[in-house]
Amino acid sequence: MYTQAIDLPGQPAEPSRSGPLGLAPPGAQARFDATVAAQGKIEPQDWMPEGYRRTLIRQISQHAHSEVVGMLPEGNWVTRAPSLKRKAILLAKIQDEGGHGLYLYAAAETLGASREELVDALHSGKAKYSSIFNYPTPTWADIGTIGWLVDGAAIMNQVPLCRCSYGPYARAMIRVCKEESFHQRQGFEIVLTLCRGTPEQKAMAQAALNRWWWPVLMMFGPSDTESVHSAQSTAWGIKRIGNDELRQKFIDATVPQIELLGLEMPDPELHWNAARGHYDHGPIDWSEFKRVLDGDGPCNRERVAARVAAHDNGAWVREAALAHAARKAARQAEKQAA
Ligand code: FAQ
Repeated sequence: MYTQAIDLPGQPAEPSRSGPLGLAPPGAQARFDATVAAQGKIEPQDWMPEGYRRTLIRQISQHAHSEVVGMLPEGNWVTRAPSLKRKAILLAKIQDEGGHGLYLYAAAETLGASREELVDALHSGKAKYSSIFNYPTPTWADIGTIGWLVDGAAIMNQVPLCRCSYGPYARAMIRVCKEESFHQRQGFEIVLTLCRGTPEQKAMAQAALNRWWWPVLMMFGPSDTESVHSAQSTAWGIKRIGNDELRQKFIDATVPQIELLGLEMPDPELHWNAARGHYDHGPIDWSEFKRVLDGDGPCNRERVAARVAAHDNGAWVREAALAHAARKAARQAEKQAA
């Protein structure tokens, strides 16, 4: 998908970054601005401001890390899913998340970042990943709730990214959103089954909703007034809708689902405000968000340690793939020389 973007006819093969002394080549900034203003796509070979490139690498790589770390809380339940069918569905979902991570790392690589540096930044704790994946999954209801609410929030945030100004990111998001939509439905169906089950199962669903609600609202990022990057990212066409508006859209869409499930509201202040045409909600505890971002959430250390161990244990696979590629290239060269 990404190499196609690089091979567009009439375009230089190599990304045209900056001119001498890091200055934009003549007309490049104006072309970039016009493309963004016309809601067109910036492609990897196009000139782009250095800040735009760095912002995309930051956001896309954080997003990729989130998908990959996001496999861990659900992976915790693969061996304990309550039936063979549930296990097969969960495995497929987790594999989808791994695939999303791969598209996203590939999209970040089109901007000149190397996979190694991105992965190193995650392992050293330098790079962020979504706060939500630092929470534990003690019951099966957590798996339903992750699909229902976490994937639901992810879709709300990612559908506007399908219109992001950077072509490879926007195109990756189209497929990711289709898959997340299946994930959301499978999660909701798990929770619905629990809510229609025994009182103990319904109580388990309620407890999971109560635990995940506030962390899910934090997934959308700080309030617009505190958001460091929103203004510039919006001007560049990376962000199309602000953090607060997306959070509100998610709340408005989810409250009727909570009612349909017959669960109690996780926030006593959730009330329909007819004047605003939205649900009002209670205050979000941003000190908890900050703690999680600072590495002090319930599972931060465990998550990073699991990723580092997976990377170390997979070293032989990377070595074997490189050895195979080198042998193939040597054979190809021999054939061409003959
Ligand atoms: N967690 O100025 P803003 C998924 C950071 S995928 C951690 O508003 P921005 C699939 C932010 O990076 C979920 N950090 O930043 C799945 C910045 O720090 P920095 C991931 C957060 O970028 C489901 C600082 O706070 N989705 O769930 C968070 O304009 C189930 C200031 O914030 C994406 O990554 C947070 N929640 O807006 C997988 C979507 N929020 O970098 C498995 C793409 C903010 O300066 C199972 N990303 N921060 O050090 C975005 O849309 C944006 O990056 C936002 C943040 C909206 C997340």
